[in-house]
Amino acid sequence: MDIASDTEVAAMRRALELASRARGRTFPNPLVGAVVLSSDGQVAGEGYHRCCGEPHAETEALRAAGPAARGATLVVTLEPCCHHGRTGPCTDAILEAGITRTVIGARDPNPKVDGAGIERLRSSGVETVEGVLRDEAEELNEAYFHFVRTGRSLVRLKLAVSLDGRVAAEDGSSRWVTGVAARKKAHELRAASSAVLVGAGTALADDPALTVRHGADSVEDFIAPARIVVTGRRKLSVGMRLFSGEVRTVIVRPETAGTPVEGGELPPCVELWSLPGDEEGRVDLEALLKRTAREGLGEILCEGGSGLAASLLRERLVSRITMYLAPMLLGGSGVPAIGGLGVSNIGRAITIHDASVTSLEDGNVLVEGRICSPES
Ligand code: AOF
Ligand code: ZN
Repeated sequence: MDIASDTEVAAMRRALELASRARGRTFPNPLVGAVVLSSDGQVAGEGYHRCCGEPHAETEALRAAGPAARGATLVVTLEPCCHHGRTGPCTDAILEAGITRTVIGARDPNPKVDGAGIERLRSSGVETVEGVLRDEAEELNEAYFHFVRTGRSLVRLKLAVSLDGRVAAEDGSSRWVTGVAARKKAHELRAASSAVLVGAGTALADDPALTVRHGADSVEDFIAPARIVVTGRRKLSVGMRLFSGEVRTVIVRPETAGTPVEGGELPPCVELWSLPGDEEGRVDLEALLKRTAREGLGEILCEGGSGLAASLLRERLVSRITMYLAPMLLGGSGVPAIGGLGVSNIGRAITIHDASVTSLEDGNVLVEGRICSPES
């Protein structure tokens, strides 16, 4: 049978839910969940990949099922691996356990797998169906897929703006452009990210703490997102709120720049990364996103300011955009949310795909969508 039964689709939903429990802990490895179904459709075992370096979801589910795996179906959100990595190939474990059918969500884009896992199962006589709840399975692993294709962390740009696209009034005052519901949602976005990123200008102007005040309780074993501030020639000050609290905090500066802070010693939880920069003292953002990926930070939420947002957009390093629109006008003298993008002609506009629009209860409007980069 080359389509999945209703029971198998339900098991795939369960496997996706199991996989998502490890959100934030597996990168640069994927989130994976698996369910073993006995021939009468009962769940014989379940498992998920808990943390990078821990056993794969398939082996966890097979272990839980024990002898009941013989003649059973394995439902798994990602194509099983067929290579020797930190663990042996899952395809071997599946064959040894006596599984006779596999139902797979997404194909694994890892070049060591990429269809070869499915091929190995099929050529060994295991009936295999792929693409079951594929969209959900791919969305779950968006950061992993992005990393495999580009070697970089995935960036979501979040901005809160007036209807005419301004983040602050002429005098720089910017607190509470958006309402309570929008601010709460923005904290939930932080809670779901591995790091929050801002430019030095925003850090100096707004003195944000960049901590999570809402949404942490909905995430199992919540890990606070790291705080990353990118500086050029501007100096930060030790007393900024960004440097208080026990959260991993990173200052990124170009190799050529001098000491990035003044006013005393930084607390020990603050790291300093020196990265290649250009003659104007701007950090190479692609190098930054490769470094964050190596450091296990899969999803980065950029909260401005306009210079950093524009640089990321110009270099096609943003995959997702979230904009909160507040029902107010700040006029041409207000501070624009995004600096110059070099869009000299409408044909060169950066377009948003699959945009969704939600009205929030505080009168703000949330617009979210994808930005396609040339590689994707
Ligand atoms: C996981 N967990 O449940 C599955 C993975 O670093 P390794 O040796 O653990 O291998 C990582 C690769 O294994 C990963 O990139 C993906 O291709 C495959 N599947 N990985 O970490 C899992 N099923
Ligand atoms: Zn595996």
